[in-house]
Amino acid sequence: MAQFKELVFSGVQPTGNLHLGNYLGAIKRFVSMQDTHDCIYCVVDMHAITVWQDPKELARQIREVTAAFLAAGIDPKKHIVFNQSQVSGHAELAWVFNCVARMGWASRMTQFKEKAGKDRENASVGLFAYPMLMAADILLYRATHVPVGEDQKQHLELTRDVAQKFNNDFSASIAEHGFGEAFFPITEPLIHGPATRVMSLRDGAKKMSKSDPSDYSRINLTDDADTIAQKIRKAKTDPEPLPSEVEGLKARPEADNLVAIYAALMDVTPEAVLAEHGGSQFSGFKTALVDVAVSKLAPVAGEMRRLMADPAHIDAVLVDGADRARGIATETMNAVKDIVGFVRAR
Ligand code: AQP
Repeated sequence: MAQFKELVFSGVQPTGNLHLGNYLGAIKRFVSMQDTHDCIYCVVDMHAITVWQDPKELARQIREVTAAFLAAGIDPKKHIVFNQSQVSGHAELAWVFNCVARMGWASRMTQFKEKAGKDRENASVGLFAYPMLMAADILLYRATHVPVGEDQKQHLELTRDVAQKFNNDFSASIAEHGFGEAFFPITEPLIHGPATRVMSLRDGAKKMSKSDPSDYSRINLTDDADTIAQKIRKAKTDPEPLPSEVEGLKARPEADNLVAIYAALMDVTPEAVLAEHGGSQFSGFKTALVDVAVSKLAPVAGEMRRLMADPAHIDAVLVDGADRARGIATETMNAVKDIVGFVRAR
């Protein structure tokens, strides 16, 4: 397989209620990849409109996700931060991939099934085509590594399938245009760490989610210290004390979730958390968790509020990032057009 320069790409939808799951499963990990890789982090606003978004709210939410990226520590000068709709290559490449991917592949996507629910006839065509747009987001930059939460695993498998099929279908043309054996890399998903699937604080069997009607199910990145404390104190648990070994968390999803959150916030393993807190009652452990959560999240929330007070600055960051992203995207799209056989100006 051809060698590709290592590049990290990932995105977050501006669909409101950014929560601890988005932070631990994605944004915090984006930050940690900056020292070792070139990174492109995208606010995927075109994905957001696959379900209805109020236009005024959408603009605010795009800025809020950008503020979260910056407040968490992403450096938009060293890396690229932008919103998807400013780079038309995402939509163009998605169309090519709509023609490469098969109906059967898209029909198997569990996220579509869950989000469309029973009223599938009424779901947008965009919701069905979502995974091909996601493949385009990643492959437009020929990204090799994608840090995401567990829920995106199936979409990343489809991205790999799309890349593989494009490379196979067009292999002769790819070689003819001087790109060797493969034009797109087979992207590696990075789904690591203790918090790849943060669960609802009300139900250890449900993913923490932006759209859960109960605000007590999640910790929002904009929550203040009192709200964080209240939500953790009210989090569902069971009557047993914490076990001393991770084995003991197996049939206890709520306990498992709180230990994973503590571990991810502190950058330690669940084993290390249990070595310290094994045998504790939840009341004591929750007090320790409140301290950790507030000390780690309050500065992010504060910085987000400061950044949100200056939307012109956020917009300038996004325009600058989009300009740089467009440079890479245009090169990829010119090559894709040549490979597919489209005629273009030279
Ligand atoms: N609960 C979670 N635990 C760990 N990671 C999570 N992610 C989302 N939820 C969790 C990761 O966050 C990144 C951005 O997600 P997104 O905004 O693109 O999409 P999402 O998965 O739709 O977010 P929600 O909160 O789950 O929204 P709804 O309520 O609409 O279903 C991704 O890397 C994702 O894996």
